[in-house]
Amino acid sequence: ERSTSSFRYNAYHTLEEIYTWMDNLVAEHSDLVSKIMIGQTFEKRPIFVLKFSTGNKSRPAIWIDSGIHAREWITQATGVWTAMKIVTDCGEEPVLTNILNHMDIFLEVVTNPDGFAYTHSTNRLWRKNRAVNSNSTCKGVDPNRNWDAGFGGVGSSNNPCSETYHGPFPHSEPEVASIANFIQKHKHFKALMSIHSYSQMLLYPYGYRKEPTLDNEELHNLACKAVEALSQVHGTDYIYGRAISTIYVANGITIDWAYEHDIKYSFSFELRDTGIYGFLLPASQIIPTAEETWPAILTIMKHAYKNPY
Ligand code: PAY
Ligand code: ZN
Repeated sequence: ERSTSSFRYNAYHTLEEIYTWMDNLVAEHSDLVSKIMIGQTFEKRPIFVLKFSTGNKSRPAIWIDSGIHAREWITQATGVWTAMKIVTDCGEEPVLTNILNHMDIFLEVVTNPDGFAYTHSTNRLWRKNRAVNSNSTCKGVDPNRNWDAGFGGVGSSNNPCSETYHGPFPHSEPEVASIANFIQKHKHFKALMSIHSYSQMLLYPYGYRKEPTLDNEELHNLACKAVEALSQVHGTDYIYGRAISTIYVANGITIDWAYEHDIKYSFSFELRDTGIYGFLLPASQIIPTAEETWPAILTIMKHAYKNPY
């Protein structure tokens, strides 16, 4: 396909299709969108981030990633739709336009390319990346247990065969190290949203410790507003709260690392559904899911813009 206008946003796509779509998006909107290669996977696939920016000097920024877990297909699909929404609404819709006049948005649609390719080729329910683990025939590290925040505690596994294997050391995985390096070099990320499925939840730190963060009240109120905006679109109910008390103890997760690296507004979404289809959410729910997630994302972005720190 040579243009984004023939892309089917209501269907699931392969990695190759999404990477082609990305190139088309960048070619069609080169004034707003660019593509940055931030790293390379174990199987040597490029890791790309889309940058949305209306200025030429670096601004405070917002990070969004989807698909860090391979099988959570609704999340990569929502990432694709969201990128299209940003280019469509920029200059048209005042809230987003205002944000983009002051901040840059970085969106990593396929955060785990090797795992994603494997869910298409071999095992639809693969979660981890495809790293070869020493002293084991089991492959893969859970990139959402590999971050340097409570790394290796209960709530992750040291068994390479486990779905939550944390890997040999923090940031051992290129999917994690490339984001961490990028964010630390950039220095001005103010919000981070990491998109997972399923459960219909909006989570904030911590996942690895039971003490609330110093910003607990603000994060709680912001999550409440975001979830309210989400439910107004199609009536979908979300629960929200600290990750540890809302879902379970999990360590080495993205949002805890982000929060501990001065990104106050760090959230993890768990998109549709609550388990009827689970990871196998029908493609007919892609657009409704993306549509309802967008005002929640916008609520968090707007708050970050209005509350500089
Ligand atoms: O795989 O059981 C599943 C789906 C739910 C988990 C997911 O999306 O991967 C929940 C998350 C996880 O275990 O990584 C929860 C953590 C706290 C997160 O960062 O969202
Ligand atoms: Zn996940």
